Amino acid sequence: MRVVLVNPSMGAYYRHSKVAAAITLSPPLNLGLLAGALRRAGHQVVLWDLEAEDPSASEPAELERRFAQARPDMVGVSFRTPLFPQAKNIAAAARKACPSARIIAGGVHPSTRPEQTLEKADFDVAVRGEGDHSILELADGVPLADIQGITHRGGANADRPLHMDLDNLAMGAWDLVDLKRYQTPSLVAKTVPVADLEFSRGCRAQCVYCTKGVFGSTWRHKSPDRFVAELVHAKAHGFKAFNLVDDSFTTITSRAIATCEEMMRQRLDMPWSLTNGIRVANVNEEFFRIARAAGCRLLAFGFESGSDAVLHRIKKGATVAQARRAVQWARKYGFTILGYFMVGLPGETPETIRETAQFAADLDVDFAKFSITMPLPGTPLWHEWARHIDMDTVDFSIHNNGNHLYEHPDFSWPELEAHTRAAYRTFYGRPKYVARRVMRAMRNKELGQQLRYSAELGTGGLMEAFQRR
Ligand code: B12
Ligand code: SF4
Repeated sequence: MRVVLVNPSMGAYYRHSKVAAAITLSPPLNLGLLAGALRRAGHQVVLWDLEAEDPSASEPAELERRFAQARPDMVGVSFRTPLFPQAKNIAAAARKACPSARIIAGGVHPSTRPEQTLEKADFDVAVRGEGDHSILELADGVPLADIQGITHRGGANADRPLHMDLDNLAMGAWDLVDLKRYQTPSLVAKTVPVADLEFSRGCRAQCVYCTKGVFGSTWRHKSPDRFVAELVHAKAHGFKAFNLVDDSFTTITSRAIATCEEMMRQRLDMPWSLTNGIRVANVNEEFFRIARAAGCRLLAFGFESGSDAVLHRIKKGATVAQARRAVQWARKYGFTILGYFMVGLPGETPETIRETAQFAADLDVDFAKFSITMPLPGTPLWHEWARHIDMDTVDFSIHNNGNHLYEHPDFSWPELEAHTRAAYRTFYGRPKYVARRVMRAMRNKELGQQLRYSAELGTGGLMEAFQRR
């Protein structure tokens, strides 16, 4: 079967906006894996990463032209919630150009809102959860009624059990993407192109704002050998660095350490990062020592709040004291540290928001991002806060941090924005911080690059970049 897989473009929101300097563009891991699985089963696949193409590639007429030329039997589109409008346009263009092709939706949004995906867009099937097997069965022509984990025009089938043996997943089909399109360094990635890769799936924590609709709460991981084989594979295709997108790489710290040791044994010489964040409750000093020795340069922590009461209320399963200790260790081994914080969490007061901002400044991490809490479909917070959002009229394209999509129970939207700006000022406005960044840039001979970023981002741009990421 001929299959076209499409990653919609975040367009103006990220890549063609002021915040581009803080974003690392990598080929889509999800479609790379699905393409690998389809090819392993003998199907012909092309992958269009519209994110890496000129905006004209996302125009309906151009999409129709390309679909007509590719003549696929099946089209697969991957999307998160804010990309639903773009995904809708892609499905419409595919339908027009190739009426007999089966059009499939997959990814986080179709997983959490499958019925609505079919109702509002011209998809035949919404794949819920992990797609690695479902897409194969769809391509192999298994009758829809017999495929687990899909919703189709005839109804919703039973869930597909989680994929437990991650070692038998396909390797990413990286030859299907043109790595020349992924060569722009960013504030957080100096060595490019960067491969997004995964060692594990799932996370045992139960944070009330987090989407668990794809990988769930059961932590599964690859063997160190298999994971390193993937690194060798990525390196052979031209990647120079990688980023682990795992929900919780260090869930069992000894496994993370064993994987780092295997990387060292293989002498891969690929810098790597953990920008999705690791849990401060699941680390020990040994992990930081070994990860640094294995080439990890940058890591992020999901601190979220400087108030233990708020951390408890959001079921973070971590404490302020654990955060301080994790940062001490990470600093000791020379990591660049990113801190993720949230504003307007449940149970928050103006005082706890100020505590969080001061906590970020005290931790003195290298970059801090303060996001206004956003209820995402399928999360406990969505059920608590967003039940009044009218799903028929909601504009999903603004479903990103910082946009006024819902009424917060305790703060007006201007208050949330003002608190967020104040938090950024508390963190980035410290003379000590500014002086240290300039010194570091001079030492690393990056002053020119940093000035270029500053020019691109404009006044306050650094704040905005991390606000948006
Ligand atoms: C890396 C990442 C990013 C990167 C994106 C990089 C990229 N090119 O994808 C950046 C930093 C840009 C980003 C931005 C945002 N992100 Co983000 N991100 C992630 C992260 C950490 C990893 C994504 C990943 O690669 N996963 C691994 C792949 C293999 O998993 P997957 O994509 O789900 O794919 C599987 C299935 O979904 C399915 N599948 C996927 N596509 C398809 C297609 C077809 C046809 C089929 C059949 C199946 C299928 O099969 C795959 C294999 O099993 C996830 C968390 C996570 N663990 O997934 C959050 C996550 C996707 N992000 C999330 C959010 C909230 C955001 C932001 C909205 C945050 C913000 N700043 O406002 C923005 C959205 C920007 C936008 N306009 O879309 C939420 C999504 C919630 C939602 N309802 O959409 C997640 C789930 C985090 C969470 N737990 O809440 N993100
Ligand atoms: S620790 Fe991270 S991935 Fe795990 S539930 Fe909380 S937010 Fe989600």
